[in-house]
Amino acid sequence: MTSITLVRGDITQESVDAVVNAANSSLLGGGGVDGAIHRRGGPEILAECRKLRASHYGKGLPTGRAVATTAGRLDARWVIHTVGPVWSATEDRSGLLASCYRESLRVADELGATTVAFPAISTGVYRWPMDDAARIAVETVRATATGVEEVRFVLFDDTAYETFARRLDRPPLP
Ligand code: AR6
Repeated sequence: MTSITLVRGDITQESVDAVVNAANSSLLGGGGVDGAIHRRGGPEILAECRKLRASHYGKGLPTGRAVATTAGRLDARWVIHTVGPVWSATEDRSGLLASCYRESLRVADELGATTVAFPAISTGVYRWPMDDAARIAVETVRATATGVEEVRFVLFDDTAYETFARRLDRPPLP
C-alpha cells in the first residue's frame, strides 16, 4: 500500500529517498523547482545531467519520461527528473502529465526508493491549472502499482496545498 502525504513547503528541504524534479527536456536546469533543486543540491546533479545528455539522451529527455541522477547535497539519495507537458487549452496533454508520475514511480522502483517527494509538475512555468494537475497527480499515483511506500506531495504555497488537500479529502491548513 502506498500512503500519500501532503506537505506545504520547499521540496529541497525534504528528507526522502528520491526527490522528483519538474525539469525540461534539456536536463540542464531552469527556474522554479528545477532551479531550486540544482542550487541546493549543488553541481554534482548538473554534472550527471550533462553525462546523460552526452549518452542516452542526446536529444534531451522526452516529455512524460523520467530519469534519475544523484541528489548531490540534498537530503535524498536520488533526484528523479521528469518533463511535464506545457498546458494547452486546445490539446489534451493530460496523458503526458499522468505519465510523469507513472514513469517517476517506475524509476523509483528500479532504484529501490521507498519514499518519494513530488512537486506539482507543470503547474508553474508550464501553466497547468492547479486543480486539474492535482486531480491527475492523485488519480495516477492511486492507480499505479509500485513498491514506493510513501508518496509525498510537496506544495509550495497555501493554494496549491489546499487544492491537493481537497482532492485527497484531507483537512485544509489551520
Ligand atoms: N518546492 C516545491 N515546489 C516548488 C518549488 C520548491 N522549491 N519551487 C517552485 N515550486 P515549475 P513546471 C512549485 O515552474 O511548471 C523550469 O524552468 C511551483 O509553485 O517549477 O513543470 C524547468 O526547467 C509550481 O506549483 O515547473 C522547466 O523549464 C510547481 O512547483 C519548467 O520550469 C511547478 O512549477 C517546468 O515548468
